[in-house]
Amino acid sequence: MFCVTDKRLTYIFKKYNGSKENMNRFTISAILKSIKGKPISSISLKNVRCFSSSSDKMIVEIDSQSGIATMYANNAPVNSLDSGLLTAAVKAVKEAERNPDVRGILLTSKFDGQVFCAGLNILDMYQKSHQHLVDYWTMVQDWYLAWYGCKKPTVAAINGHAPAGGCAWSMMCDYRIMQSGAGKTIGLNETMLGIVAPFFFVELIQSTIGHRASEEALLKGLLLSAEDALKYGMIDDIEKLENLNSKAIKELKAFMAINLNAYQGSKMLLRQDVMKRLIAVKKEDAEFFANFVSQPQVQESIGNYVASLKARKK
Ligand code: CO8
Repeated sequence: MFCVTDKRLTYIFKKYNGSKENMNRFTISAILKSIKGKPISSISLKNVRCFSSSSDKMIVEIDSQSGIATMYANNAPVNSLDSGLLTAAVKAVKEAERNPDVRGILLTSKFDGQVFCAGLNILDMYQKSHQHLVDYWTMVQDWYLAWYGCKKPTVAAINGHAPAGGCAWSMMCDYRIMQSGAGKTIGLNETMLGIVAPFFFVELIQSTIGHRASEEALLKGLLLSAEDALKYGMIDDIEKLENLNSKAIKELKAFMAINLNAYQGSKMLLRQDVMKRLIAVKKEDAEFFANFVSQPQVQESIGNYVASLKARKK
């Protein structure tokens, strides 16, 4: 609950048709910071970076001047894609599509220099009921469809590790740039967990790095350094952490400069086949996932993997 008593905020809510309910603490603190000490008459939202958020798990910062919405995945400790982050990620991208002030999306992580996204939440696949697995997978499908089919340009600034679903998320974007020289890794490592990546992840990697390279990367479950990922074509560029966002924004602006109808039409031609394929088999695909993951030997592999993650800490 926020107790907003600042008169200048009330003025902004009125003037910009905002409502306190639609603004979270990031929005409010950002606006307060930017107008600190200023009289009402001098307040202009032109230079205010407005924050809005589907939930605190996906922080969205909109720069109304540039038209760029920077989206920070914020699900501590490692941005594992649990139901909360998946839902927030879908909501954020759909809101950005509807928002005429947004012309491009920068996807990055709040855990700068540590983890971009640790992939799907392994615990949602371990010792869960059939219905839980079906529901979880439906959220994964919706997340993929929303991001891969996003009607506005998307660039991923990969500022930390990006295994499995984290790598897939970046490949759903139009362009990827990753933190260099820091030993962070990226790749579809599903086979290392004893599981099989879904067909729409496989298609993502194939369309990003080609069939032959995908065979090696996927079958071996390779986690590549940024430098090696660049050689594979898994990412488009690398950059030091301090310059990562500015370089990503430069690339994003190049996509934003394209006529939106031309952009959307071309993107759909490139991507719609696999999305339509998924939409046609959504239920069967969720059932397949639930049945596959429930197999005792798969549960055992996932259990061992979870234990190995915990053991690394000791
Ligand atoms: N899901 C759930 N919890 C996780 C995950 C995850 N993906 N990754 C890490 N955690 C947990 C750890 O267990 C640990 O928990 P705790 O604090 O309780 O011990 C906590 O997060 C912090 O993890 P670390 O200490 O390992 O954090 P580090 O900063 O040292 O390392 C890494 C970060 C590199 C991201 C590391 O955590 C890691 O390698 N994680 C595993 C990543 C991974 O392999 N993800 C694969 C997920 S599967 C997927 O995305 C696609 C599945 C497709 C299924 C298809 C089936 C048909």
